[in-house]
Amino acid sequence: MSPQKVILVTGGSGLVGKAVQWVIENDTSEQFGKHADEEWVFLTSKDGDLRDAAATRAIFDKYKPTHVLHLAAMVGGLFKNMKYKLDFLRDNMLINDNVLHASFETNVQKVVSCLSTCVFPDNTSYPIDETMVHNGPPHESNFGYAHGKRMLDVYNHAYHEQYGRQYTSAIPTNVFGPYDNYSLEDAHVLPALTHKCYLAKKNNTPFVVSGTGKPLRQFIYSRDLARLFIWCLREYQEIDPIILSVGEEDEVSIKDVADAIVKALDFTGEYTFDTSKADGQYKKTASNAKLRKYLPDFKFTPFDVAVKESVEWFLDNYESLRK
Ligand code: NAP
Ligand code: GFB
Repeated sequence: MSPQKVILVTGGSGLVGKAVQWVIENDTSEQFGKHADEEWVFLTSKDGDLRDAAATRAIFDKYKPTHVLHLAAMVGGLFKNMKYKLDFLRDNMLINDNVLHASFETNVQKVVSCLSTCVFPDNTSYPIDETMVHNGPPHESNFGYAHGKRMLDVYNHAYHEQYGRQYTSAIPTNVFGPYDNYSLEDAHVLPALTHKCYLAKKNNTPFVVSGTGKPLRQFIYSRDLARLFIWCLREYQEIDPIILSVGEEDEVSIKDVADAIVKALDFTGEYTFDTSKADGQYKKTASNAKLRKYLPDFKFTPFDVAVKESVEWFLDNYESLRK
């Protein structure tokens, strides 16, 4: 059968985009694997800078997508977010405006965009749910990124209410997996600590974890998240967002993360906490009750198994990976 759907994945070279590509190419199930009527196109920034409206429109004219999975964004961990608040706000506003407007102008049938649980208000009740996105200011450490991302939900409702378009969004918690960014300064905690622990073991130096180790996070393995995004693109019909997360009971501390990495890398030295460094938001515990209503049987990869697979990928690809 020749493809009737062309699915354009922005950010196709990133952590999440590569995981979507992996699932599409490797999962043989009807639910998550590739369908015969689908053609998947994975974009990188080399295909065009999505901050540029003309470059974005040229990509849409070239591939003529019927569906868009919009993952591209300026992304980074706590310390990068603290340093570049304006860039996070502006770049993400430009990328999102261009991708949604090119989708509108070229009559894309459905767009699923990506938010993040750090967009929710800092001062909130727990667990956080999908109705709370705009209920108050986000944590100050990432207000640029958070406001840029929140506007995706505003755009989705405006395109729907004025023009009936089916643009929606999903809200993942902290993600990790193969093809992550392992920058020591700018990465998220799990890849940054993997790289730091690897260097500590190699150079026989201390493994230093930033902050107190006490903050809590829900982590989702990129390949689990990829399956959920594929489901959203095919099945999810609401304009309102859906949280893509493991359960509240699977929340772990940053110390738990460091312990899992120490175990996966078989690091036997001492490690310490540099409490002069920021902790960021204490927690952002999210409910996956809405997701569970749609997919009660979805199985998440256990955290330790996913960390082990990710660390093995890191070791196998050390020379070429982003760092
Ligand atoms: P990533 O690994 O840094 O990948 C970012 C992707 O966006 C890359 O493919 C990059 O292309 C592309 N990109 C960035 N700026 C671009 C531009 N100006 N023009 C065109 N493409 C551009 O990030 P990720 O972790 O996969 O993030 C994917 C999505 O998940 C994002 O929307 C992010 O906000 C969201 N998210 C991530 C996390 C997390 O913990 N990682 C948590 C919640 C939500 P190049 O590779 O060519 O540079
Ligand atoms: O992954 P991370 O940067 O994201 O984790 P957030 C930050 C937590 O890990 C803080 C501790 O408690 C840090 O003190 N941590 C310990 C480290 N060592 C390190 C390290 O070497 N690198 C990093 N990065 N953290 C980000 C947001 O928040 O989450 C973004 O700022 C984004 O906007 C992302 O949405 C998902 O969960 O704190």
